[in-house]
Amino acid sequence: MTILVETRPGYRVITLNRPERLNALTVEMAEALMAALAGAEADKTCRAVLLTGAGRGFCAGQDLTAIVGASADEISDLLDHYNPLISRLRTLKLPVICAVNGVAAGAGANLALACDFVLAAHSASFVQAFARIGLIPDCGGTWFLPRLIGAARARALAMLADALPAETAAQWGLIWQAVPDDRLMDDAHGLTARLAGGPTSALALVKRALEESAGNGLDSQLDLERDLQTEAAATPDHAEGLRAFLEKRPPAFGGGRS
Ligand code: T3D
Repeated sequence: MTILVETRPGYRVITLNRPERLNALTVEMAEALMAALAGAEADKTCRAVLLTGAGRGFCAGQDLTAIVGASADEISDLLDHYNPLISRLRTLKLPVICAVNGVAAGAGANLALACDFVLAAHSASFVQAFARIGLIPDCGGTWFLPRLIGAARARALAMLADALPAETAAQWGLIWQAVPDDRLMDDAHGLTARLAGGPTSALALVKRALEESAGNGLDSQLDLERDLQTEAAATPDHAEGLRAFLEKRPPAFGGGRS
C-alpha cells in the first residue's frame, strides 16, 4: 500500500508509505491520495486531515527511477496526476495539517506547502530539488514560494536548490512551525484534533476566502467576504458560537457541513 489511512475521532491520518524511497511519489500514490482526500471529505464525521510520511523522510518528490528513459512529453504528463492533487488540497472543505517528519524534496516539498498548516521536525528540511536535475519547481512551487517568502528567497530556493532547514523555513514564514523531533507527531495530532473540533464550514470558507484573495483586488475581496460571511452566518456553528459566548462557556461546534 503506497499510502495508509487511519481514522481517529474527528479526523483521518494519511501516511505516505514508501519509506525505502523516502516516500517518493508515483502516479499510483497520487491516485491513492486523491481517493483518500475524497473519502475524508465525503465522511461527515471527518473534520480534518493529517498528512505525514512513514520512515525517515516526508517525501522525496517524483520517483526518479520511474522517469528514466521517459520522453519530455511523458514526464510532463505526470503533472496530469499531480496537479489535481495540489488543487484538491487547496479546495478540500477540511483543514489539512502536514507533519513533515524528514526531508521534503521536489514535488514532496510543494505537496507539503499545499496543505493549510505545515509543522516540521527540527531535523526536517525543504529542498526545491528540481534545478539539480534540470527541471523547474512544479506542483505549485512557483506559486507558493513567492507568496509565502517573497521573491528574493523564492528565487534562491528555486535556482540554487539548497536544502532549507525546518527552523529557517519557520522563521521565513514558509511553514507554520518547526518543533523538536520527539514532539512532532503529538503536536500535529493536537493541532489536527483542535481544528477537527472547530466550526468546520466556517474553516472551509476561510480557506476559500484566503485562496481567492491571491487573484482579487480589495473591492472584489470585500464582496467575496460578504457572500461567504452570509453562508457562515447561516450555520448552526455560528449560532452555537454566539450562545457559548453569552453563556460564558467554550463552544461545542458540531461541524455540520453541506
Ligand atoms: O515534470 C514532471 O512532471 C516530473 C515531476 C517532477 C517533480 C519532482 O519532484 S522533480 C524532483 C525529484 N526529487 C529529487 O530530485 C530528489 C531526489 N532525492 C534526493 O536528492 C535525496 O534523496 C534527498 C535530498 C531527498 C535525501 O537525501 P538522503 O541522503 O537523505 O537520502 P538518499 O540516500 O539520497 O535516499 C535514500 C533512498 O531513497 C535511496 O535509495 P537507496 O540508495 O537506499 O536504494 C535513494 O535513491 C532513494 N530516493 C530518494 N529520492 C528518490 C529516491 N528514489 C527515487 N526517487 C526519488 N526522488
